[in-house]
Amino acid sequence: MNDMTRPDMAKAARAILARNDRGGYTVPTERLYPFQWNWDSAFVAMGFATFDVDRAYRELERLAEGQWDDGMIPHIVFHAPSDTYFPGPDVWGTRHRIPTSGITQPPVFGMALRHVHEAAVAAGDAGAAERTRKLFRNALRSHRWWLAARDPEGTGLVAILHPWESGSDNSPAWDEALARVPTTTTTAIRRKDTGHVDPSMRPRDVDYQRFIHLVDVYRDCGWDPAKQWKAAPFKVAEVQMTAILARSTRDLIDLARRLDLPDETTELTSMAETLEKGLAGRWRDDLSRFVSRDLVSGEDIAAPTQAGFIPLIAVMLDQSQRKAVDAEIAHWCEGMAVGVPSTMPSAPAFEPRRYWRGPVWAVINWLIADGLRHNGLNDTARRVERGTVQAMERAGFCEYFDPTTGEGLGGDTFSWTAAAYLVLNRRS
Ligand code: 9WN
Repeated sequence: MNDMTRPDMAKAARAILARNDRGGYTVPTERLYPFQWNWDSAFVAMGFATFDVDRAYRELERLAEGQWDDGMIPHIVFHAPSDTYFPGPDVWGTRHRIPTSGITQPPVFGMALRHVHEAAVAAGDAGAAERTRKLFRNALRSHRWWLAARDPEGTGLVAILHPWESGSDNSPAWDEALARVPTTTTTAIRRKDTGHVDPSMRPRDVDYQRFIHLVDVYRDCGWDPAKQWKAAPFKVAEVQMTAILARSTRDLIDLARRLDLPDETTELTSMAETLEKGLAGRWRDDLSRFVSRDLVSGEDIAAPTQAGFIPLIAVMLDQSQRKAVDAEIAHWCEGMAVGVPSTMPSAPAFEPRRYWRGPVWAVINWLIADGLRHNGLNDTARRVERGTVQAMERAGFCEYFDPTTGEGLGGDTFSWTAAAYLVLNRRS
């Protein structure tokens, strides 16, 4: 890869999106993830928007086909069968007209919709307003679901009921909360991931037992949000999720104004204010970052993970917080071949090659850079963006990168990494 020029790389990135296209939706990578994933597709839509606005809308429209009547947009939409992934539709046992999983993922959808809309307007696309208006409805319904189902007490923080919802599946942030979840399952576990990728890079078997225990519990609740909220053995009011929801809400407000929807603007503004207030209360001076709360134990989750920096996309820090967060990110990146690691390297839980326990993810860096810019930390934002682009130029469009060596790991020819290249390459 390293002798490729930037235009060559951009061409290769577009070729990956074309190769992973399954008819209007994009799989994250073939075999390892053979369906449509929620937040992957939102990032992918933004990648498509750099060269094909129609296809960018299509990605979101196909994701919206999986939306449930109660508003939830599931984390996986099983448009077409495949036997290379576990757990498939039979394990989830949901009742949507297109088979889907029963949990959700970070709502990047709203951010993506604004991005795609702006690209369409810039390209002079006459159908943009109509397509945006429809997808805006999907996004609004999903944000209402988030607040009703995942913050029923109105705290301003939304909760995840499964680590897979966070998108950061085996993050050290879940270690304590997940340890309480029994390892017994009524579903037979037939992992496929470790047949595609070195097991030392993936979550452990015991993690999968707990992941599937949670699926069993929620399936037994008939996927009813109120029943799940009561029965959940794992419940974390999460700052990364809340920040993405808050940022997306602000992006929807922007669209609501452009589409001349005053009632929706008012509703979304009150939503955004609630979430931003909730987030602001999760800042910890002693840690120079934000922390989630374990709603089962009532304790803060102090594990040092990337999630603590994501609220920058939604919250305006004061001067001393900005300085502190800037120094903290620099500290995490010290001595690394590529930053920002998903776990602080000096933490005992840090594993540079295992999934969400240390590796660098291009889309996470994209969010961190956006948050830094939102807070006026432009030099650090640029450094993060440039480092991410260079990591891809050296190692290719891998699922993630070892921060200590820059080596590309996990699945290769990864859609959201290619999308991140197309967007970040223009900025760095
Ligand atoms: C479970 C598709 C997804 C990403 C997640 C990432 C991983 C799935 C898995 O792959 O999760 O959803 O089976 O490991 O953790 O962020 O959306 O790329």
